[in-house]
Amino acid sequence: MTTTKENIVSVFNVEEVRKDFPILSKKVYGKPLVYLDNAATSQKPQSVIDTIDRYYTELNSNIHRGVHFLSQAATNEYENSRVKIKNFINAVSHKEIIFVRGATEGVNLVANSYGRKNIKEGDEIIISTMEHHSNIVPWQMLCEEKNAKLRVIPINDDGEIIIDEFKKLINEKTKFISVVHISNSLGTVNPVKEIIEIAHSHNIPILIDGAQAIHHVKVDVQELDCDFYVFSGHKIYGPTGIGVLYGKEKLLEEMPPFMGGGDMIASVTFEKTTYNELPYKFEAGTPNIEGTIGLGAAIDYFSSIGIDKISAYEKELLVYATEKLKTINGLTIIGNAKNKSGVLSFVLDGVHPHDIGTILDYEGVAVRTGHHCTQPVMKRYNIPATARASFAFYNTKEEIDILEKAIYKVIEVFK
Ligand code: C6P
Repeated sequence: MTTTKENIVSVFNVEEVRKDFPILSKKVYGKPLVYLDNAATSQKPQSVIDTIDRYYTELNSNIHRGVHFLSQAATNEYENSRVKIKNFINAVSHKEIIFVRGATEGVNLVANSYGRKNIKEGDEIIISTMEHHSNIVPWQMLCEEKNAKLRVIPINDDGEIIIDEFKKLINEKTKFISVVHISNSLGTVNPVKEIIEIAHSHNIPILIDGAQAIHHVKVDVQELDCDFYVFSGHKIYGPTGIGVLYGKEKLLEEMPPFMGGGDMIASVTFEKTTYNELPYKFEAGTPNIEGTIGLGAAIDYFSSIGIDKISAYEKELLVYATEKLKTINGLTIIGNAKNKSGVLSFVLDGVHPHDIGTILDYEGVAVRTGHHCTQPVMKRYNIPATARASFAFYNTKEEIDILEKAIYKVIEVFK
């Protein structure tokens, strides 16, 4: 039988999937945990937990340094993870996969290495209004240092990038563009392929912040043709403290190291140091070995379910939740892009989002409240904060019903 888009969702067995995540059977305040804070960090399947446990019980040692058995075994697993990630995002070479602490460090690496080398006084860097602070501040710091200018693409009321305004911002001074793939506070899926094509038609390199995309949509860096792509392991069901910077080999080759130390060198004398080849040039010091191996296990787990099924099911959840919440009097959804994924941000008349979060919490429902590290988005909508429910493929429609009920409880309390 061929699998069509229509029957993908019906073959996705969420109850089976939930059994893979031990924390999901936890109770909070005596109520079943309804975990809807997946955009902040996702829960981990048993296979990832077991992999980290096995690393420490059977493999623990430093990598790339020892001739002994354990060091070689750990090195093999660490490098295997790199190959898994290369295949997962369809990079050309394992040399293009740099392990970093997370999306934040990935952006900082590019800003400090590529940026400091190439951005000069008077140059311009373009980002968008809906960027996470980690895709604003590193560029702002670079602009301050270089006397360059940060230009910002506006968004419309639905929370979509205004492509015509983006085109107008580009000029001969534009030297870099950095844009988020999926917004963490609005859920907007940006047309990154189109944005990348526009950037390249002006010969401008572009970074895509994929922190909220890598676990929701298919990412093929060759198809996208982005120059850099960053994501964090902990959002794709892997451990915290590990992430990936993808960069085109040619660009990475030309970039100076970000940090100096062990493993990133070819040779050191007091007169001169030469650097290691890619990707090690950018991986100074003992890395997060268990995190890297755990991320490899997360990619295996994620791939065994399949991005098509995951995307289709999550879309169904988002539509279901949107339809429900739309009917609640006094509730406004922030972010109504035509193409959305994973995130439902909202405000309630007369109730501060933090109070929403607190009351939902007592009902066992975990959401995030605040500015979600996107203060310019809050300013754009003239609100202090939102409550944000964010979905993973282990969430259910029943959990969304519980969310809805809990929101009615908030309204009751504040009546
Ligand atoms: N957003 C959220 O609750 P790190 O912290 O490096 O793993 O990821 C940073 C980051 C970068 N870009 C986007 C679009 C993000 O959403 C995040 C992390 C979390 O929305 C924590 S603030």
